[in-house]
Amino acid sequence: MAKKCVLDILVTLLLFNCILLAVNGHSLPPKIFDVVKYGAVSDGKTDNTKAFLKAWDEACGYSGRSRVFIPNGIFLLDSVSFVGPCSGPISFLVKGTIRAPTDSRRFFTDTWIGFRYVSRLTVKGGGIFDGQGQAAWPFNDCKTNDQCKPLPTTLRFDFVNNSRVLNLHSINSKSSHVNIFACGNFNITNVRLTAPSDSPNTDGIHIGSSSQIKITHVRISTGDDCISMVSGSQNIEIYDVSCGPGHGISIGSLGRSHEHEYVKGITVRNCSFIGSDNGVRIKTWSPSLYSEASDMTFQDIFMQNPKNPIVIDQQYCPSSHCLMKSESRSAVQIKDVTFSNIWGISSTKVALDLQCSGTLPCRNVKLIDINLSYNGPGGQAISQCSNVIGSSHGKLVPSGCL
Ligand SMILES: *[C@@H]1O[C@H](CO)[C@@H](O)[C@H](O)[C@H]1NC(C)=O
Ligand SMILES: *[C@@H]1O[C@H](CO)[C@@H](O)[C@H](O)[C@H]1NC(C)=O
Ligand SMILES: *[C@@H]1O[C@H](CO)[C@@H](O)[C@H](O)[C@H]1NC(C)=O
Ligand SMILES: CC(=O)N[C@H]1CO[C@H](CO)[C@@H](O)[C@@H]1O
Repeated sequence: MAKKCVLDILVTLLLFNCILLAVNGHSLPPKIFDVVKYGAVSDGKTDNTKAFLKAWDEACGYSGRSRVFIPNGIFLLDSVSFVGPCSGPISFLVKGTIRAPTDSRRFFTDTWIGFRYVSRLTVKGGGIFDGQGQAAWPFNDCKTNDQCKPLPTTLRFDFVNNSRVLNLHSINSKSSHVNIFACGNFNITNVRLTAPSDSPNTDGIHIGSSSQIKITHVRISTGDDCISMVSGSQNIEIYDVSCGPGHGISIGSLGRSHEHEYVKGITVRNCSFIGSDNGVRIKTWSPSLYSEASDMTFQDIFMQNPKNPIVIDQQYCPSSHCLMKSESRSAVQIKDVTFSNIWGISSTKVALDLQCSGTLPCRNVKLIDINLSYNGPGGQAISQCSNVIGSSHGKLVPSGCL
């Protein structure tokens, strides 16, 4: 009798624990904060900033799992930042289209939609972020004006950890589509980023001061770099990304600021470049201060007609203020770089172009199984290298570099 009683108590305790687990854990559905309930109107004309912020604030303050819900329809949204920290995991679920303003008085800010100081954030839902860039691109004068005013980045993540972005489409961003700064453990997957090839500074994903960033299954067609990684980018994995049109996947430019800059632990794998300007590129300013880019692997990459499939450019200096381009004086050390299993067609004769620094040559550069051809006038594809220390393995076409 006593034994059964003890057993009963144990079973009851166990059940009670299970209920507690369910309450605290992930098995309960999230609490929904529908922007329409907070006054948002999906007519494409009403500014919904206040309603979105109200929904965010309440969701963010909720201690369990919360979901800001944007249903089908077109929601006009002005420049806004969603700020944490939040009390629990939070998702931002977009079913419909969020549309940016076209009023030029609203353009000159660096963020359209920002998420800041948040952990355990998920942005998803299959919806669209429409940056309405067509209205803003004519105002971009950065090619001729060093002090050009910023145009808004569509999605900006600052100090966001343990978070992910998935199943979304960003179109016609005014400036970059996605900017990642000071983030950690952040995954972007199944995302499409689209803007015309001649849209100015519409980078796909720009990363700085962040680590453990994973970008997978992403299609990027845009007017600037598909992905760019600048100082402080560390442990970045890029897998199954297609780029084109666009300026390629770039590391740098490094060495312009007055601090020691570094980039390390970059893997770019199973990617294709289709009609892009560049394929994979590392660029550093010249002249520059001491900085370092190391431990980078570019592997299993298909090139379909990029102009410059494989590039290291240590004389990067697009503006007219630069010194003569004769010899690179870049003090950025590039080392431990592997280019492996890269094949396809280059749309210019120089398929492999490694121009390292005259003061700090590139070290431990490995070329493995490269097969790039050129079908235009002037003969076969060639490679061009200077100040590169490294080795080659497997079959190399064009050969002759290392
Ligand atoms: C993100 O991680 C960094 C470093 O691990 C930490 O300093 C920061 O407080 C975290 N931010 C949030 C919003 O959790
Ligand atoms: C990102 O992906 C990696 C590997 O798939 C996984 O271990 C990690 O938990 C993911 N992070 C987030 C925040 O989803
Ligand atoms: C390089 O690719 C071409 C097709 O683009 C192919 O015909 C050739 O056999 C390949 N060469 C090597 C060494 O793999
Ligand atoms: C972007 C890219 O080239 N992705 C390829 C990754 O590998 C799989 C399997 O080989 C291909 O189907 C993808 O096209």
